[in-house]
Amino acid sequence: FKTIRLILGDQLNSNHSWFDTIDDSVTYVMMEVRTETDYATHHIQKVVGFFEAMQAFYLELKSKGHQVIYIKLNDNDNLQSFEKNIQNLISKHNFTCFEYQLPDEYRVDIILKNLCKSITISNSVVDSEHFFTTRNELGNFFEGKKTFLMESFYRMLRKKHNVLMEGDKPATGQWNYDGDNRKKLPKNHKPTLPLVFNNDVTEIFNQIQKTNIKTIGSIDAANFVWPINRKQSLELLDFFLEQCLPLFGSYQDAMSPNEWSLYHSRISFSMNVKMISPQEVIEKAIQEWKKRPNEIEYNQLEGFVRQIIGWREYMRGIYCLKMPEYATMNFFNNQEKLPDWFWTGKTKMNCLKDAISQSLQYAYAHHIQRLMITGNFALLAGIHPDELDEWYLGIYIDAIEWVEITNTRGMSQFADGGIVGTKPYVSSAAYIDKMSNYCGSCFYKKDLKTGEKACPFNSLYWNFYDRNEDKLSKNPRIGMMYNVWRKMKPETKTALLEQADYYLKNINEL
Ligand code: FAD
Ligand code: DLZ
Ligand code: SF4
Repeated sequence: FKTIRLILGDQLNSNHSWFDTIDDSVTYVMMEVRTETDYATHHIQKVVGFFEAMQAFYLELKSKGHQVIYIKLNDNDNLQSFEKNIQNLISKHNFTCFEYQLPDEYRVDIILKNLCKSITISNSVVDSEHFFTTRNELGNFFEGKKTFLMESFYRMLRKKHNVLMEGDKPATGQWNYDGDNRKKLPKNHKPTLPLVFNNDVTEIFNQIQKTNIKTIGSIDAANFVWPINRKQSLELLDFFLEQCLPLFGSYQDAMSPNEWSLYHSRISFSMNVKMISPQEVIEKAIQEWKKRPNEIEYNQLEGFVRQIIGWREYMRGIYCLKMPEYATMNFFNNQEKLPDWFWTGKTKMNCLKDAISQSLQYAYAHHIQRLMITGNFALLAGIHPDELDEWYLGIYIDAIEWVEITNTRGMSQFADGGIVGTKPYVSSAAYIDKMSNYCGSCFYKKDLKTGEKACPFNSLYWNFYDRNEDKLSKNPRIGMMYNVWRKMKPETKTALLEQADYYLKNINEL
């Protein structure tokens, strides 16, 4: 009896029950393969981050006494896909059983199911032991319902896992403190400097450079900022709990030029590759709040817990329920191409320049930059959701399809017609100015709607509502916008639409 067990690049969970015992009849295999480096144009830091974390995990397993095969990208016998390498290993080493953990990504799920059909040895699949919920839990919870409200799923999970509960009531009596969590950074407020690591990743970087893998973004390979093992992931989490949690909720939606991290945790990469688990993150956050009740207000804690046991589990559940149809949804029938400057950051629009440049520099932007700057602009400009998925799936170090596509196509682009969100997240310059310090130093003027210096968000906003009236005017959360639009003077409306038209035709020049 000889078993081969596959560990994917986002299954670096050292607490998985697979590793409870050392078993000489079991060989683990991990592999760097071109199918994975090439299904999107990834940020260089993302490819490096995955390979570094995979190699660290490999060494950890080896040092504990497990048998592990690690196939490097440029190894001669690397056949460059999961299925080909597995088939090759099975015949080479006479394995009699193939086992794997449930993959998070639909594409990989299909590949591995097909692999199981094509091999003659026995096979089985186990849970990845990471999420609070099973694949079908959301589908079962909302069965027969027309809408999928995150808040009700979140409350159910709080109760089920006894998180911030007093009996069957929410601690403090209130479920959700979102209303307290929307502040701009005060003038002269200097946010805590982010903890960055100085990992030397030159060896892996050089290996990647030797190939023709296409990547985007930049990297300082002698000082790689992201955590690449469980120890560093826990350090980053501790830093967040100590320094950032007290202000997390308050400034969760704030944006400021050259402040790339603010009070965000930046643990999404560590969690998505499973170096740390959502359970331990939440438990540690609650412990910290209990330790420092005078410094950490409850609303900050609840805001953080909701992102993880709420949004993160919810998005995964939606993905499991709605794929593969989800990947083709395009409610507004948007068809435009992404402007060239999404790949360079070279635009006069200050907010977009900052969000895109920092994404290219760090492979990271925080939620409200993704949603209300890049996502907002793309939706107003009618960009095809496929173009956006390609961009978001490549550029962020935490981008794995289950959480990328549900956020992009769903929350940000409303391409699912309202499964994830109840209305599209769009805004004019007023909202961006309210939440950021971008507008003051921008080439465009936030208060102008027409003319050479008019902020593009202003006319594109009305153009968006105008061109999608048939799809949106009956939405009770939006109807009021149409009343405003209808009451505008005809010449004002024409001027706004002409301005938007001009910007859309010259989108690469913005
Ligand atoms: P924090 O702000 O510190 O939040 C803590 C944790 O909560 C995050 O690490 C994350 O695990 C979870 N979380 C917060 N918001 C969400 C959300 N909307 N959905 C799921 N989990 C959430 N997140 C990814 O992990 N991968 C992606 O590819 C991704 N793509 C996105 C694309 C778009 C267009 C948008 C609008 C959001 C996307 N998000 C994605 C969600 C969110 O922006 C990131 O999880 C967050 O910015 C990661 O940074 P952080 O760890 O500092 O988060
Ligand atoms: C993102 C990524 C990259 C860039 N490279 C690899 C790889 O070489 N080997 C691997 O096992 N996984 C990699 N990953 C993650 C996978 O593409 C994929 O997203 C997840 O395993 C599916 O859940
Ligand atoms: Fe962005 Fe418009 Fe403000 Fe410039 S004026 S920063 S483009 S919202």
